[in-house]
Amino acid sequence: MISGKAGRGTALGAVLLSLLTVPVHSATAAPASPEPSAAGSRAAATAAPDLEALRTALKAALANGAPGAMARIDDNGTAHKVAEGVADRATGRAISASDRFRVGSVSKTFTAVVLLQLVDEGKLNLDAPVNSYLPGLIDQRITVRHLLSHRSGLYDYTNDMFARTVPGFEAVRNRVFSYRELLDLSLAKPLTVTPGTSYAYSNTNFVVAGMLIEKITGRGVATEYRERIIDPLDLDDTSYVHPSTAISGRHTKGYLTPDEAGAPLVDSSYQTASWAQSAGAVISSTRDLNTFLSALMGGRLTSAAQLAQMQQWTPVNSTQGYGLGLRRRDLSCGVSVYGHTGTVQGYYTFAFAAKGGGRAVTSVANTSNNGTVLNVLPRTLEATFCGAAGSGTRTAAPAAAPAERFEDIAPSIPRD
Ligand code: REX
Repeated sequence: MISGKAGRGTALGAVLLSLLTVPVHSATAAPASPEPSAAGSRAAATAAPDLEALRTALKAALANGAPGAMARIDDNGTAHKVAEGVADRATGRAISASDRFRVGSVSKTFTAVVLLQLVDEGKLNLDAPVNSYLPGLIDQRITVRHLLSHRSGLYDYTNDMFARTVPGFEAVRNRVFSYRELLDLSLAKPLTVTPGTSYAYSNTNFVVAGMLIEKITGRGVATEYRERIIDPLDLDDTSYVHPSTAISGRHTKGYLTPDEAGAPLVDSSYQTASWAQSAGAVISSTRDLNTFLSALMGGRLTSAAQLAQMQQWTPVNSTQGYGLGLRRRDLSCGVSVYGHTGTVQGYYTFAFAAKGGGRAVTSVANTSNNGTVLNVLPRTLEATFCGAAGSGTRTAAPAAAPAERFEDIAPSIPRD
């Protein structure tokens, strides 16, 4: 369980509360597209992790342009660390699986956990219109649940911001945005889907989620992440330092791949990440993300009722679903895993845990805007959770990766 440090009892209290109370939101509040029935009977991860296949996958990331790649598996108390290549091209320092990095959208899971704890505390209703907390902010049909499941239809302002990769990045690298400014970029465009109808990935949803956290708690997301997640779980490598551009402690640098073939990588390590904030500005390590996801899937961060809400799946494609700030991926061996992916300039992250949280993996490549590297990283999940039975984990050929190029990073924009 979470260590009961003074003043940090909120999450623990939520869990205890859940043992005493019935769920606040019944199954009738589920979205139109619940989890496919087959998902309930999928196998648990029992095969031992295939560390050789894990290393092969990281080497494939290097072969396709990443300066470095690393992964850490935490398997019921045993840690396995694998790293290939360099953290810093200037000094040649080897990358280590203990290096910190920018986690991108894995931050969305942090944001969702804060909001689900607020539901547990009776301060937030998932099915209430966002406007009932922030009057007049957005289309009145959009609920909190729509935001957290990417079904609001709010346009993703990063589509335009990063249409040209390096110029887009340099234009915002040192900028400090308010949430309101980011939201206004989105509101200049019409909704992309009718609220509630279907999955339409948008960073804007988690900007509004950050606004909700501020409004309901009266404090910034940095404080809420720290008091509800970082301190209780002793995530010593994890921070939210917006708008500082720094990454404290030993960290891997991040290298952004330009759109122009053959152009040199751009060191994109230091930026405000203000364009992302509560949608993507957390800094962490492989160990801490594994601890976080294990705690989440082990039921130690929210009540059982809210963890179940996080796992009401909206279909993404035939092998993926999106819950509330949580992704589900169905692997080739019949195991489903839960976590998030992240893309922030110079860093690709995959962080997933099995049901119950006993086994988790975080894999990172220190480049981005490289679809081949992105498509290699799912093999680290196969290696971790399917073991030697995993498909596509033993060859270095990126063509073996599933046909899911770029997943849903601003899908309307060509990304290489
Ligand atoms: C912005 C573009 C990517 C990055 C983005 N990142 O929306 C969020 C995130 C925070 O992590 N999303 C992932 C840039 C997909 C998730 O939710 O799983 N690309 C890059 C471009 C393309 O600039 N022109 O690749 O670094």
